[in-house]
Parts: sequence; structure tokens; C-alpha cells
Amino acid sequence: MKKCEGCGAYLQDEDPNKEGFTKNISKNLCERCFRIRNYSEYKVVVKDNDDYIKILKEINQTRDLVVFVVDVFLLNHGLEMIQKYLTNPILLVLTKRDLLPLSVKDEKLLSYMDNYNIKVVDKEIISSYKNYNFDALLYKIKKYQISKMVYVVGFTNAGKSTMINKLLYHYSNEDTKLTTSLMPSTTLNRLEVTLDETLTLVDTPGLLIKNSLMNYLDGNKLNKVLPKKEIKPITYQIKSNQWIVIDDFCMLEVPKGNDLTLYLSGALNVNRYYEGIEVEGLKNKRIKIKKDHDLVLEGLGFIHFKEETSVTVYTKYDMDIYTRKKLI
Ligand SMILES: Nc1nc2c(ncn2[C@@H]2O[C@H](COP(=O)(O)OP(=O)(O)OP(=O)(O)O)[C@@H](O)[C@H]2O)c(=O)[nH]1
Ligand SMILES: [Mg+2]
Repeated sequence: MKKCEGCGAYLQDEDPNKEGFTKNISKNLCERCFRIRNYSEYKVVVKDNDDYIKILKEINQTRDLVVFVVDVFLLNHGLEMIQKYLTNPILLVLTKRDLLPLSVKDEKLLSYMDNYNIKVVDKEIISSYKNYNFDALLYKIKKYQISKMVYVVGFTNAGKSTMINKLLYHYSNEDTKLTTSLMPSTTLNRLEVTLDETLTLVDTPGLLIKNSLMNYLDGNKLNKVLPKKEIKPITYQIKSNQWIVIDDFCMLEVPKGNDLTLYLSGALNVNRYYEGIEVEGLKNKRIKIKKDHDLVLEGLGFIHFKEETSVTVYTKYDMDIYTRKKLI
């Protein structure tokens, strides 16, 4: 059976509501990929992690190199779980470097990954948007590859397919292009692309991040929440108790006497209020943030507080809220 060249789903002309549908089976792209590419029209596909874990288990049967792609802005606390399924050698690739301020050193971001318990053969930091460090990336893939096959894995939306497209563009004569989008679950099945006679990259669907804001939003809202260019941190001095309202995604009740810096998409509206906030019907979580830690709002961004403090976060979404050692 033929696969869609964009997302890896098996092509079929029987059920428009199922993956891989095309009216014309002789085409190479499914209708969903065609629409994402030509009209930026997204059809959210609800995948579950079981399909993905099946793919990871297949990869684990090989001893081949795995490139584990991680979004440097939306680092999530489930990163270690990849090693629950994979015993292959892992090259860790931090991507979307362009989203964090240039003043932060690459070395710092790379060594931050040591806080996670992931055994890797090497690490690299790249930006597909800026074509940053692709020579180094290809060098490392070739250095550590065990056979011709190299598997690209990671959480959904990390930027796997975009990275493979850039590798193809720079280092091969292939004119195939994988489908990419800001919606979760763009790639639907494993898909092989040949870079050269010694290297075949295998794109895979992304693992869904449980309790990420990303899972609940439509295309318009995702466009707002997911940053496309360098984040400009916003610092507030908190001189009296107040509320920070992040668009219609969440609110924070912050006690006085602490400066905070928000790292969020610039497209979001952030406002401060001193009183009069309606919180009825919202879930809330009170959380203590130690010094030198960040507060993470999964799928939305992170906030750094200068001193130890406790805040209450209100939201209608099932979004994980937790702290981690400060990133920058
Ligand atoms: N700023 C920035 N955005 C990126 C970069 N690479 C990818 N993106 C964006 O991130 C989003 C997800 O990219 P994809 O390549 O589709 O991600 P994926 O990991 O293949 O996602 P799934 O197929 O859903 O698992 C898209 O909106 C991309 O344009 C990058 O280097 N910098
Ligand atoms: Mg993809």
C-alpha cells in the first residue's frame, strides 16, 4: 500500500474521515496534507500514544541511531520517558534555538539537558528557521550512525519534519517535502526519506504531551501561543499584590515584593490588574517556586521569579503547572 509523501499515512479513497484519504489514489499526497500546504487548513487528528509507542518498539528492535528532537522553548517534563522504550544510541538535538535570546549561550542550553536523565552519545543545538548548525548536525548523524537507517523521534510539534526537510534541502537532490504544521500530530506514520546512498532518515509521528495547553487549541489560538520568532522576555516589578493575566489562557495571583520575567509568545496579550478578577469556575493551583527555578505552564511558556515565592495559577485548561531549575 502506498503512503502519503507528506505525513506517512496509508493512502485510501474510501473514507474521507480517516487518515490518508484522497479522491485520486494515484496522487502522492493525502487531502489533509494538500490542505495544510495550500490553504493552511488543519484537520486535527486525534492520535493516541499507543500507535506511537508501537513505532518506538519497532525502532528499539533495531540498534540504529535515534535522533531525539527536543523543542528548546517547550522543554517538557516527560523527556526521560523516551528511554523507557528505546535502548538505541541517542543523538539529542535541541531545536528552535531562534526562539530564545541570542545572549544565552548554546553551551548553557546544551548543558541544561544534563538535568534530564537521558543517556546520549552526543548533543547538538540547531534552528531550522535560521539554518543554524546543520553542517554540525549532519556531521554528528554520520559520525554516530550504525546503519543506513537513522530514526527521528520526539514529542509532537518539536520540529522533526521541518528539520528533515532542511537536511533534504541542503544535502540532497530529493525534491520530496514532508508536511509540517503547528498543529499536534501532523506526521501520522513512519516515513522514510533518502538523503544519500548512505543515509535514510525515518520521520515518525510525535508523542503527545499529556496535559499541554497545545492539545486543547484550534489553529488560530495555536498561532498565538506558539512563538515564531525570538521571545522578548517581559519583566515586571511586583510592588503590591497583583494579577497577571495571560490572554484568555491563564491568570496568576502574585504576592508583592518579587520581580518576575515572562517568557511567552509575543502574540499573547499580557495584562496586570490590582483587583477585580473573576475566577469562578476556573481550576486553581497554588505552587511554591524556589529561588533559581522557573514556573512552567505546559505548552504556553515559563516564568522566572527573582526570589522564592508562592503563586496561584487559575486556568480552565488541563495544563500541567510545575517548576524546574531555571533555564536562562
Ligand atoms: N521558531 C521555529 N519554529 C520551528 C522550527 N522548526 C520547526 N518549527 C515550527 O514548529 C512547528 C512544528 O513543526 P513540525 O516540523 O511539523 O513538527 P513535528 O515534530 O514534525 O510535529 P509532528 O509531526 O506533529 O510530530 C511548525 O509550526 C514549524 O514551522 C525552528 O527551528 N524554529
Ligand atoms: Mg512531523
